Amino acid sequence: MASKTILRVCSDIRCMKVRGATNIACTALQVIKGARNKKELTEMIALLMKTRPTEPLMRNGLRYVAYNVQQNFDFKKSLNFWADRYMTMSKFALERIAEIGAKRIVNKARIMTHCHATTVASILAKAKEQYKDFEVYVCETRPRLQGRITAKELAGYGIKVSYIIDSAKQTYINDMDLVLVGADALTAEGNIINKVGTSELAILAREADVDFGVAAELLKFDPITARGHPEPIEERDPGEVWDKPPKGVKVRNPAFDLTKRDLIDFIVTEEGVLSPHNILSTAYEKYPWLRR
Ligand code: RUB
Repeated sequence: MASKTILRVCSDIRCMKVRGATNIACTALQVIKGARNKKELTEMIALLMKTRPTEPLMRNGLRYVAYNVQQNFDFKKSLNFWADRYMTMSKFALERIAEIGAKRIVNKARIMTHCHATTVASILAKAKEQYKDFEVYVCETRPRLQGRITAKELAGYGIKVSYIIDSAKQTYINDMDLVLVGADALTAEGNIINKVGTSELAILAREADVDFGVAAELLKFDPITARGHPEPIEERDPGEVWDKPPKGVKVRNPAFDLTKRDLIDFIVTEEGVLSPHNILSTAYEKYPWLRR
C-alpha cells in the first residue's frame, strides 16, 4: 500500500510542481529513502517510473539504487547509502558542468536559451561570478512558461536578460553568439531530447551559423536507446495548451522534441566538452553500470 508521501511526490512531479530533470531525479531519490523494506521500495520505484516518461536521470538513479540495495543486508542503511551516492554523483556532475561550461561563455556574448535548465543556469551563474559581461535571450516556452523561471533566476544573478515569445526566436537569432540549452535525455546516436521547441532553435542556429551547445550530465544517457528503443516523448494534457477548444479541434501537447546530433556543435558534460558522437562511449566508460 503506497504511503501518502509517495503519492504526493508522484503527483507533484506529474503536474510539474517539481520539474526539470535534475530536480525530478533528486526529489525521487530523496523520497525512496522512506521505504521500510524491499517490497515498499519496489512499489515506490514503480510509481515514480510512471510519472514522466522522458526522464532517464531519474530512471537511471532508481535502477541504480534498486540493483545495489538488493545485495546488502542492512536494508535502511544501504538504501540511504546508494540513494545519497547517486545524488552526490549528480551534484558533482552539475558542478563540473558549471565550471567547464562557464569557459565557453565569452565576454560580451549574446546567448539564447529555451525553457529552464539547471545546467544552463549554473553555467551562466558561474560565468557571472567570473565577472563576465553577457546577455541572455530567454524564450518564453509555451505552454508552461518555464522561460519565466529562467529569466527570474538569471536576473537574480545580475545577468542582463531579454524575455521573448517563442515565435520571436528567428527575429533575434542573427544577433546571437551562442545557443545553450539543457537536455532531459541523451541517446545512443548522440541526439538529445529537450523541451519542445529546442530542435527548431537548433535549426535556426544552424541557418544563422550560430553555435548550438547543450549542457547535460552523462547520467542523462538513456541505455534503452542503445538497445534499439526510441526515447519515449511525453505527451501532456491538451488542456495546458487550450482548456476549452472548439468542437472538432484536437489539441496536441508534446512536452519534448528530439534534436539531431548533426545540429549540435558540442555537449558540455561532467567529462568535458564532447561531440555528440562520443556520448555513448564516454557515458559507458564513466558509468559502466549503465550497461546493465
Ligand atoms: C525541462 C527541460 C529542461 C531539462 C534539463 O522540462 O526541458 O531543459 O529537464 O533540466 P520540464 P536540468 O519543465 O517539462 O520538466 O538541467 O534542470 O536537468
